[in-house]
Amino acid sequence: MATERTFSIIKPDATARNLTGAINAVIEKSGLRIVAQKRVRWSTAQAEKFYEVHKARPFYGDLVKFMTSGPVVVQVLEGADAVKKYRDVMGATDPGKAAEGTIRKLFAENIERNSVHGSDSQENAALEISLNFKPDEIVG
Ligand code: FUP
Repeated sequence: MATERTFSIIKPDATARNLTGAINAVIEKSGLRIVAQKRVRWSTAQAEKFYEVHKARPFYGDLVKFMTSGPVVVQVLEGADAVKKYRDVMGATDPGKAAEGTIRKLFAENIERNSVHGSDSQENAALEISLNFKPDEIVG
């Protein structure tokens, strides 16, 4: 399996509850390496752009409000098959459907306040990383 990078966000529900370290512990225990990380506050324009693919969905406005309601921790994760691996570590979008031991099962509050984001393809990972990090901020 090829070494890949994926993009992760620790969302405002998790930063508000001081869960950054607990989530990072699950990530690192899985074997993924955190090769870039910063805590930032997204503007409405940034959140709208990031979630543009969901623009027509009924939850879009609330999602943008939520993602700008507090700090997020944006990350680049590296490892074998990182995109799929992190999707498995995160668990299902709806924490009620997430498997035991996954980040969303452990920490998410509901389908919107679901603690983490992870890219869903290598193509999106590259795009999301480039929107949030300069190349020299990533140290593998
Ligand atoms: P995921 O890839 O698991 O993050 O899920 P999606 O791309 O389907 O959804 C992206 C984000 O939209 C979710 F993390 C939370 C939000 N969302 C809702 O708020 N309500 C929904 O019914 C579905 C998604």
